[in-house]
Amino acid sequence: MLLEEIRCIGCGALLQTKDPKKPGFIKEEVLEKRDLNDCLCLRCHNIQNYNKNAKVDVEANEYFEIVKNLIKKDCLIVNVVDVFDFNSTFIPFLNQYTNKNDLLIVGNKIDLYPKSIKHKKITDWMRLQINKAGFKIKDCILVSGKTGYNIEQLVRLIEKYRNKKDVYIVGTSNVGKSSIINAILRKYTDLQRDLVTTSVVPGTTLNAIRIPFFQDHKAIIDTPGLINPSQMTNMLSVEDLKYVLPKKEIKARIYQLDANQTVFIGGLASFSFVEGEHQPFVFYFSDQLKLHRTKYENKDSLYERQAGKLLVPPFDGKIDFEHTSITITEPKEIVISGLGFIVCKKPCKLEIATLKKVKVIVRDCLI
Ligand SMILES: Nc1nc2c(ncn2[C@@H]2O[C@H](COP(=O)(O)OP(=O)(O)OP(=O)(O)O)[C@@H](O)[C@H]2O)c(=O)[nH]1
Ligand SMILES: [Mg+2]
Repeated sequence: MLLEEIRCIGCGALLQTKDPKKPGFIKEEVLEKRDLNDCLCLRCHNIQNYNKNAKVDVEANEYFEIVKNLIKKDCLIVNVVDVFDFNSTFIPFLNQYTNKNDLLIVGNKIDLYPKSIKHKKITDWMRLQINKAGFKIKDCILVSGKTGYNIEQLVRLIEKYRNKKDVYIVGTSNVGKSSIINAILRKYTDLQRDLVTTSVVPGTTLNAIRIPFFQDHKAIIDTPGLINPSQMTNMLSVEDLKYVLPKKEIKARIYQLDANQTVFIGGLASFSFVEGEHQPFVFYFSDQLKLHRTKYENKDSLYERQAGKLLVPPFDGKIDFEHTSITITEPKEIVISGLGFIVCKKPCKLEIATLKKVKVIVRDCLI
């Protein structure tokens, strides 16, 4: 086999021994010792063994072209979204490229939602958004690639709809496509370790990885994540991401607020209660993100003094905040895409400030 044809089993990049800075680099002496069907590039080796994450410069268009060409083929498409960041990980335009292939939608990371929440409420809400975007789907399921929750049900759905075809796992970067594949392999094979590389940094999978899985020799294929510029994870450093991305079930943090009070969410957003009667607001964010309460009139001076110190992440530099004014007349959840959400029960006027590209959404209460 020529080296130009061997791909890293962790990320799908073509292996090369010339340039350590480019994808797929492997030292010649390592390559000589390895089984060619089970080779990891240096980057995957470092992520898998030492948890050393490095951001690679990802070419959004290049990834999109790869995925677009893959899902044109006769296949079942499994589109993974992050249930904790649905609005920036669900990609309405994908609908144009499915070439009439059957489609399943998988909401991953359900382990992050409080156990008390009814899953049907989440799937009903997801189905509504999916229908609005004009998608015709075969089914929609919630799973956790991390805990293995509902993975067997997912495989049953895949078997039901794949009609002896290959199965492409696609979606935005960092939604957990590779983690789901590892969870499937853990349940259905005797593989002792994770096969494909996963990491907290978006852009981990660099090209298609074909894993023969079904008895008819058809495969599950991992694909590189599509890059959505308005996804919070694409705007932050590796260090910041460790604070922003929740690792376990998010816990409610209740703040009893009076009008003219502001709560900073790390240094990435602020929630100001502008008008309304004294009331509780429930914050759902990664517990690594510290919340700081202040008076509305003091918020700008606090930010000037404490950005990058008390108000972190981000750890480097200040943010150019964009403000959104919201009036609530009935119970709603305010979602700051990719960061978390706040439950508001009573009528009030609010002002949310966060990074310019990040979407702020008002939705009916899921909790
Ligand atoms: N809490 C939680 N975290 C998850 C879950 N699945 C994946 N993650 C985490 O999400 C991050 C991204 O996971 P990956 O599997 O690398 O995501 P991906 O979609 O393959 O990412 P790209 O290859 O960059 O497109 C990692 O830090 C995972 O540990 C899940 O079900 N629950
Ligand atoms: Mg991946």
